[in-house]
Amino acid sequence: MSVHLEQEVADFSERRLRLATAITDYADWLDRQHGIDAERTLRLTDIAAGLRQDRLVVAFVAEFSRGKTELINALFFADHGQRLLPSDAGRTTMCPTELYSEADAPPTLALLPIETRARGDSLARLKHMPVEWVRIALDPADPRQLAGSLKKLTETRSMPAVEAIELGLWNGEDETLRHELRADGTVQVPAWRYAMVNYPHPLLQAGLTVLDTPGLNALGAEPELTLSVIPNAHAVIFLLATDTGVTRSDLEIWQKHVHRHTNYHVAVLNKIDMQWDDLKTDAEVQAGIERQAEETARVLKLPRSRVFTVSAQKALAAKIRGDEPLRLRSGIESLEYLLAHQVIPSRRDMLYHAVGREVSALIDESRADVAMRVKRSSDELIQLTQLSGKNRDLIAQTRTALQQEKESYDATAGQFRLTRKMMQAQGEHLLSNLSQDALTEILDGARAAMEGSWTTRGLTQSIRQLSGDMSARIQQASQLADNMLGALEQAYLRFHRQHGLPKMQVPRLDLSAYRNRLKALLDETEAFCRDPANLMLEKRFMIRRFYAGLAEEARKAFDLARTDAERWLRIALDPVMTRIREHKQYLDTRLNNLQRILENMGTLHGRMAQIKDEIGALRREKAELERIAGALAA
Ligand SMILES: Nc1nc2c(ncn2[C@@H]2O[C@H](COP(=O)(O)OP(=O)(O)O)[C@@H](O)[C@H]2O)c(=O)[nH]1
Ligand SMILES: [Mg+2]
Repeated sequence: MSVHLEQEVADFSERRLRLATAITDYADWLDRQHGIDAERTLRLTDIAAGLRQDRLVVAFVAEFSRGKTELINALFFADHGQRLLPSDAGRTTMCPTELYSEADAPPTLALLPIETRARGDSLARLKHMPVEWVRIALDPADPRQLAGSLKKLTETRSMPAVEAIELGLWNGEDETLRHELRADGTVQVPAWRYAMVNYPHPLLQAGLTVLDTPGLNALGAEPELTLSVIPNAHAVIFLLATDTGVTRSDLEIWQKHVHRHTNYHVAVLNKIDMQWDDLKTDAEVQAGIERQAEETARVLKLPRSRVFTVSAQKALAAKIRGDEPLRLRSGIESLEYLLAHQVIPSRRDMLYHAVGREVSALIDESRADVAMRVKRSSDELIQLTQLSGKNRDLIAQTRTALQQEKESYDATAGQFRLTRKMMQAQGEHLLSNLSQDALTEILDGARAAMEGSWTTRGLTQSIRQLSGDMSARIQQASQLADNMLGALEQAYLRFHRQHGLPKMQVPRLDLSAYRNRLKALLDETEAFCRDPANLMLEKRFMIRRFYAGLAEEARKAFDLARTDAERWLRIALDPVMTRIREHKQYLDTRLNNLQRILENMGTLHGRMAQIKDEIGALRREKAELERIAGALAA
């Protein structure tokens, strides 16, 4: 394994954890401020937990036998001294395989039987149903046992052709597949639908997740892979082989699943060793490979710099044997360099950018908060200094002025109570648009539209309805939130202008991402239905599965929209309520203090000393806040 890669992943992981610690410190800091902002403390705890659990997902996508598994072995697992995942001739992995590391669970290979495809449950759901999975303990100290257990990934079983057709694993009408039918009416199908490998490899422990997929031909592909897993991967490595070039099915996978649907992708032209030829000069061989790389770039419509030429097999062998010239010749280094210096940094920047923006906005508010509290205390101190040695009348005057201010403030706060009542009612209305009940109703409606019509037409209609219903509700919720925001801003401005409270900024509730997601799902559905390969009626099981995948994705989008709206409602109202209450308390305390001073002029100096202590404590909090802000920016 290259030093770059291991180092970069380890650094990334370390910085990620440091950032999480700084955020947790900030949450503690906020908690100390009179327990103000419980909502924000929670949100920060969530962000920190998200950072600690964040995974960098790299997916390998291609037709069968292009060498994905071999490349994964070469990139990540060569230090085992042998092939970890089965990728030797004639023994390729048959199911999508997720490699990750979870410290809390023992190293395990978990396999989901292929029969589960007959059910309507999505993969995401099945992942939460442990009974459905076959588990095999892995022993990291024993490479033989390990490789032996992982051989299970290549298992196939025979299945009656009728069943295989229903599960979308075989198509009798496809001439190229017909020879697979045996005399007894069975065909060979993959034994497993999905595999999860929890393995304590340093790169995986540092937060890398590798996804190995078998061919993504229309038949047999898992909808969730194409609808969410692959598009959400941080990098997709698409493989081709020099001996086959860009075939029609390669191109189809590229266009349908990689090119437009993933953020970061590169193409790898594998098996360059097949072009190595002792009868040609190195320069000739090199020129031949270069020509093929250029041609590949042209066909895939990619810049040439995004096409890598490697020999996964030679890279693996070279690393195992410590053959440096062969390793260099295999071209693997440029791919490692890409992962280490582009994929990982771009993920890191994205993550930090998102987190940084949200947290630094909160820190700015905290700064303003501390500044205001320092100002209040020093105002009071100045006033008391001025009163010291003066007569009672002056103090009484000051108290009267303060009393008036408090009355005016109480009036504003009273008005605000009405605003708040109205907001609460509107908030409930807003949430009812996005409630679980609303969701169930929409999903039931869409499902009813599908019943008895498990055809591509039924599917399009149903998804159109589902996406339309959800979008309408999300739109309605956004509209209500905008109205509320307008009213709130007015109210906050009054507190700011008339009573000197800090300006309170409430962000807009932006749900457009979820509407876009629904639109994208609809586009996917329409593309799926237009695809001639999916037009046949006997594909109803495939449609059923595709539908389950879509419904699951739509449900996720809707749930997230609801969570965002709930959080927005709390952020819009709660912190402000706390500040309004706090200001009232502050006025009360000041009035009481003046009253006490009026009753006994001797307490004035005691109060002044107390305020000085308060200011000192605030300064220390401010310094701690700046330390945290510094750690976040580092
Ligand atoms: N000559 C050669 N064969 C390779 C190379 N990479 C993989 N293979 C072979 O190609 C076949 C398929 O590889 P595998 O990794 O299982 O492909 P996958 O289906 O894409 O995962 C296996 O027999 C590998 O040994 C390579 O760089 N050169
Ligand atoms: Mg494979």
